[in-house]
Amino acid sequence: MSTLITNGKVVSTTGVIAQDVLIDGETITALGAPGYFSEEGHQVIDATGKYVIPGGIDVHTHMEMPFGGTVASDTFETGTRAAAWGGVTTIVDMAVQNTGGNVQDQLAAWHDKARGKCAIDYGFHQIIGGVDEQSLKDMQYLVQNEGVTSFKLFMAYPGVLYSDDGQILRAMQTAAECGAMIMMHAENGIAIDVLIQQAVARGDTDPKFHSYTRPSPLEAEATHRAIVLSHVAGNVPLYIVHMSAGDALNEVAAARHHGRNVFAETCPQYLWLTLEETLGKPGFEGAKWVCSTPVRSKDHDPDYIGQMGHGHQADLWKGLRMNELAVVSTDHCPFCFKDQKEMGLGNFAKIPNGIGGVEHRMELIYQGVVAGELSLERWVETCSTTPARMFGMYPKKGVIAPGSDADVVVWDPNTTTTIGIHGKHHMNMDHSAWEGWVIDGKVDTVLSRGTVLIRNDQYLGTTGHGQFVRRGLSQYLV
Ligand code: DUC
Ligand code: ZN
Ligand code: ZN
Repeated sequence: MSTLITNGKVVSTTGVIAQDVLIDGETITALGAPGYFSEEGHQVIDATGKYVIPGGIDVHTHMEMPFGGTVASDTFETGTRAAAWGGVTTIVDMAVQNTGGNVQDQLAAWHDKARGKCAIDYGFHQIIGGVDEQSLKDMQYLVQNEGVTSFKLFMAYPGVLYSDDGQILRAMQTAAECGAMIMMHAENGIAIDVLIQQAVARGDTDPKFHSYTRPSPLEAEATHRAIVLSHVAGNVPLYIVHMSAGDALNEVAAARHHGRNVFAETCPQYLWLTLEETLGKPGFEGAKWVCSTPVRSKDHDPDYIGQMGHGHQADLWKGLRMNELAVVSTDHCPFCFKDQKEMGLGNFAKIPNGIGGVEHRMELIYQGVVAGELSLERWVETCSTTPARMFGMYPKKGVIAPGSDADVVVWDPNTTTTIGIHGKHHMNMDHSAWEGWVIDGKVDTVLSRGTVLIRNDQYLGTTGHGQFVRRGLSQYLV
């Protein structure tokens, strides 16, 4: 089967050009001026008035993740189908090794969850929840044999996934030896746990205290510490996940200023949502937005002066423009309100942490283009091309070029949709963190390796189409 996408404007990191795209089977074979290729014999997708972009890549998801006494509500089947609806053609999910668990067995378990279930292609990072002699050996094995080349560590969640500084240093040294990337959940979990205990003892148990007990200096301090440890460990590449705070961003910017391989991602919830409008809602409704790092106050914490003095969101948008933030992911970790978020009724510390968003990232970051915060090119760069390069998938993924996988999204900028559970919402959740948001633009068509998944508001994909992507080392290093 060959496909020709005609009359669209192809967006890449370097420009927006009117070009037709020819696809043979699973691969892009050629780009040409509009009308250059004959339409005969091809399935033709007319993209007049629309953008043609490389499929979105979300490098931070948690499908079916056991967390906080429950399990994230999207399976690989439901979550990757929702991702396809949102113009995402590859996810990199977090396989989990719990403290005391065997890394290779737990990676195998993650393969078992995903194999034959996914609508789109998928890779894995490996969470190392227990740094010991065996897991350090396993890290090397995964890089050399399994196509898993990045490892997430936690400075938060003591007693669950937490690593102390010595463990972090050892894992970083191992990663430096084998060329792997360390991804860091950078929050000072020991201090946060004290603040949580004090808040609960005072009777401050509403959802908003989740954010108040995780103040931004504790994200900035952990970010700084991770950067120092990565330096001492031989300049291992370091990628800070789900950055939410201007003061943490300052630490990354300073390291990058010194030419270090230090990177960061943020997520739509930190760019668009505020504590006041979400966790601060009356009653228990704010539980919908409990995630870590937390959604923060509109203004900086009172004792902190930000980069521009305009609050965390302005800092994060600026960081995205300046490439201090290289990637936007979602940290998709959905929980239903009923029975799951409700576990924290009367005690915010028991609310499972996570927001579902894999379906909405492309459209939410496009709103930054509409608002003049980002260019079209930067939208594609932060949501597709850099994720592919950062995590060793380029140029198979992340670019519309001859030889690349035909993962392509046709984006219609001339229409408006409203996010909500009634209608445009396919994640396995009984609520939406983005309920009622009016979105300019819309996914029109989605192809994954040449197969049409979304067209005319219909899902045409199949369970099991998605293949495991064996990743190489990062291609983004200075
Ligand atoms: N943060 C979340 O919000 N959920 C899962 C894990 C994490 O670090
Ligand atoms: Zn995390
Ligand atoms: Zn996460």
